[in-house]
Amino acid sequence: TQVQETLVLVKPDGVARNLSGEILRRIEAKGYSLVDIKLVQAERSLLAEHYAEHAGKPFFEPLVEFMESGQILALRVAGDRVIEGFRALAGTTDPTTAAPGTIRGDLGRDWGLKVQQNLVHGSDSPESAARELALWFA
Ligand code: DAT
Ligand code: MG
Repeated sequence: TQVQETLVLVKPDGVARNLSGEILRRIEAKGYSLVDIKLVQAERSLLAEHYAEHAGKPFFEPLVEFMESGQILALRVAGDRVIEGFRALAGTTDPTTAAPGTIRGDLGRDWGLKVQQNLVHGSDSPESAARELALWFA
């Protein structure tokens, strides 16, 4: 086993659509554990740091604005290979083509919504997880 911790965010669309419980259910049903949890209205500076790898890309500004638009549920989640495992639970970035059975594939709506409205964030590597957990759970 390789117990890890990852940062999961239920993005403003997920919180606003009352999907926090459904997303938590899927995380817990998979066997992962909640270590810490909080509802936050994120500052722009935190979001810019969080998405620093995307600074300068055309979708950066709309992404940060979207993430500022409502409350976010931040989760510190632990489990065996949870970094990779949660990414598999979430599905690929675009909800339109994310596989059925995944959070984005099952719950992501694609009637006119933007790609950034894809319900969840999950750290993509051990390095990202450490960096992001330090930002959100300082
Ligand atoms: P992921 O969230 O699957 O790790 P990412 O890190 O590449 O995806 O991008 C961060 C977020 O930015 C993603 O959840 C949605 C948004 N995004 C990514 N690519 C995009 C694009 N081509 N157009 C619009 N938004 C995009
Ligand atoms: Mg990413």
